[in-house]
Parts: sequence; structure tokens; C-alpha cells
Amino acid sequence: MTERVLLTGAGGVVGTFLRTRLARDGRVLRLLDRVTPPPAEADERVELVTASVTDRAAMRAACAEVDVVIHLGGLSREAAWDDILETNINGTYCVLEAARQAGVGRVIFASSNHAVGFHRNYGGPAPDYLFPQPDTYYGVSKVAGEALGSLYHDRYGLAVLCVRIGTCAERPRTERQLGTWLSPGDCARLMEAAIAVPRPGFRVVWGASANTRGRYSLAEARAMGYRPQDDAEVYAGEVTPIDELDRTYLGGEFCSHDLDAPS
Ligand code: 15L
Repeated sequence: MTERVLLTGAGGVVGTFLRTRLARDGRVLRLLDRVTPPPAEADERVELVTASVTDRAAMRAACAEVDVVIHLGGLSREAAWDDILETNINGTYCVLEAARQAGVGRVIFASSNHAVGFHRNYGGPAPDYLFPQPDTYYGVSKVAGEALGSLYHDRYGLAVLCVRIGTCAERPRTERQLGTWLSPGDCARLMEAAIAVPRPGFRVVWGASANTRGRYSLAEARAMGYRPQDDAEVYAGEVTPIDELDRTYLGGEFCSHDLDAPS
């Protein structure tokens, strides 16, 4: 039977990494973005949808016959409160509500380390299920998304897996990222584990590679079946040195007053 996976924010950084890596026979990827993401090549396993995650009717239609939603769409760093509220918080509500109405079984929510960014650096892996301590309005939106996911799980039985992503990039650029890096390949492996895990329930896992200087526990992600293969340490000689904020807080530069959002 064909499995259909809807990716919101498919044209973004993480979406672009995933769209080729999650493609496989027996699976249709429905790629949704506000701007139509160009297909890598004509592929009958790909469907393109141009819509905003805040468009309720469009999201209901986009969720039809979908088995799994991977919700990546939204602002990916700090912004004015009204924009965060509409795009990230209301957007995640619209996605979950559309998924529920369409009978989607599972939603994977791209949360972020910035949901807990004002936690002091643990000097070792930060525990799973760390209590929220957001470093920005952006971080607040990730806490809200996790809370909405919890609500939709308990109230309606929707399976929701929240991934607190570290730094998903081709390669780490800073010393902090030696601890936070999630390689594109490991990102896909993590999503595959989240798609496949039996009895998913509601979970919050960290999203990082098997970094020697790992800042996050991978216990819950491994319990879900994730087997990371990459380690940022191979880039250790090429990164910029750590600064005080990166040393002090999990969220690093997001904790700076330089990021105070316009009101
Ligand atoms: C995030 O959540 C951002 O979307 C990304 O741009 C990076 O800043 C990342 O966190 C990080 O903490 O490195």
C-alpha cells in the first residue's frame, strides 16, 4: 500500500534536505510550501501544493489521504510577536486541526532547541523532556507547538512526535555546532524512525547527530529507533571558536539582547 507523507515548509532548509532523502518506492511525498518548491525531477512519487500553513481550508485539503505529516513550516528564527503568533503558533494549530479532521495518524513536529534555550549549558548532554525555558518568541512558538501536540494527542488520540532540532545544516560552522549539529542524513534517519515507530504516542526527542561533544541526550530518540551515523567532530579543525553565550546557554546567540524582537 502506498504511504503518503505531507511535508510542510518543504522549500526550507530542512525540507530541502528531506525531500530527496525521504523519497522511496511505496511512498508519495506531498510537498507543501507558500512558494511552490520546484521538483528535483519529474517524479510520480511527488505531489506539490502551494499554500500557507495558516490557510485552514487549504490545510484540510492538503491532509486528505495523508498518513504522516512532517510539520516544518514557519519562521525559523526570531521575528516580531505578531508574525510568530500567526505563522508559527496559529500555523501549527491549523496543521494539527487539519490533520485531526482528515484522520491523519501521526504528526511529526519540528520543534527546536530554542524551546529550552535559556537552560544553562549542562556541560554534557541535556536530558530528554527538559522543561520549557524558551530564549525567544520563536522558542515560545516551539513550546506552544509541543503543548498543542500534547493536547491533540490526549484529547483526540493523534500521535505526535516533537523533535527538538539542534542545528540542521550541511556541516557545523561554529564550536557550539560541534555539539548541536544534525546532519542531513541523520535528520532523514530520525524522521524515518519517527514515521516507523510502533505505538508512537506523544514524545519529545532531541534532534542531533552522534556528536562527540553532544549537547543533548539521544536516549529517547534511540528508543524510537534512531541510529545516527554522523559526528560533527570530523569538522573540529574548521569551526569558529565558542563565545560566552554559546558556552553559557543551550540556545547560544538566541539568548542575546541583539535578538530582542521589535514590538
Ligand atoms: C533553530 O531553531 C533555527 O531554526 C536554526 O536557524 C538554527 O539557529 C538552530 O536553531 C540552532 O540553534 O543552531
